[in-house]
Amino acid sequence: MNSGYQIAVLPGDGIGPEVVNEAIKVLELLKKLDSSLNIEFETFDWSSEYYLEHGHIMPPNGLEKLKEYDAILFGAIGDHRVSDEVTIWQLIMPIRKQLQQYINFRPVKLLKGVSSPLKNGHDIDFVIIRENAEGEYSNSGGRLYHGAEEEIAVQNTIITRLGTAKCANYAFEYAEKHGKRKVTSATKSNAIIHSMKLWDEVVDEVSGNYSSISLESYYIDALAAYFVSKPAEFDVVVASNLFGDILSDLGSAVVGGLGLSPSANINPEGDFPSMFEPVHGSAPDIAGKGIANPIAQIWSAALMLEYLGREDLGALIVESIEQVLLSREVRTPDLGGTSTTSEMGTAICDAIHQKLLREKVDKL
Ligand code: GGG
Repeated sequence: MNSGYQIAVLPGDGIGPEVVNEAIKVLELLKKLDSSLNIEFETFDWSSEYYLEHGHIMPPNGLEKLKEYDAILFGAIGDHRVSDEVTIWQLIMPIRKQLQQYINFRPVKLLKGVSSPLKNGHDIDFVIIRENAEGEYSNSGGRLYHGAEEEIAVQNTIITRLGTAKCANYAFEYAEKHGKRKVTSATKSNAIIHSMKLWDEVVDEVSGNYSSISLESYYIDALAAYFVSKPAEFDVVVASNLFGDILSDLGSAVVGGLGLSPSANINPEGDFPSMFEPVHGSAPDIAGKGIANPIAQIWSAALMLEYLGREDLGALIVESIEQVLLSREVRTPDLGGTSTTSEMGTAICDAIHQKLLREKVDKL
């Protein structure tokens, strides 16, 4: 079926290495059980610890190195000993921006076996498509007169016609391909009258190319409220970088928490590798305790397999996660249980094993 995929693995900081171990455990099992999955991993120890030792968080040729791979599996980054200007602006942002991963894809789906904290939280199944390379997360700006009464900080938002059009196109294409009926755009053009007006105009123009899909546009404040009051009504939400980031944490919360939220940073053209990582960060409060929920990371690995053309294996992983959650025997503390990270990973592996065995028996 496939020719061989080379995967760069960046476990990062805190719980990153713990949850990445479980995702690799699942991928290694699939490789063993399915001879057509030819996948190899190379791990890079680029992290805050690496920075403290070497003075840089990745080697000067790090981005060039990553370009040699078919995909990147990323854990989490963030450490109180190292500034965000290093962990975010010298690792995550350069990867996302230089490898043109301009789409951040975040499913918001209530898995079987999980209860939403919302009274009306059933049938939640939508995706957030977040612009990932420009917008509010730009390093354009600066500060003047440090510490003085007259101190000034300027942070520029960069919204471009091309960047917005590519993001909106991706959202409508996704909707069309997956039989969805509407795209919801997050805006704030009543108050942010230059950049968000351009966003609105371009999203509206793009929507004209997709007659079977409707466009609705909400101010971000109202949309945040609707995520709580009518979460089942969304199909595809398209948002700028900051708005998409905030909405996806809210989305995570309504489907059971950050331990259950995967993401993909996608370069749709395939000119550069895409990167798959949980929405959550390094969670230093629980790092080293072996209790982090690995589901978001394992689901991110499933998104990676789908992206690489193995939708069958991606679906198998998600079904197996749901089977474990439905059985309620293995649950990490974030889901009200006492199981460890490794026990959760093993339970998902066992479920995959059983499913594949059953498939083989059914074929006899
Ligand atoms: N997997 C996403 C990630 O690591 N993001 C970086 C981040 O948000 N770091 C801050 C933190 O670890 O709390």
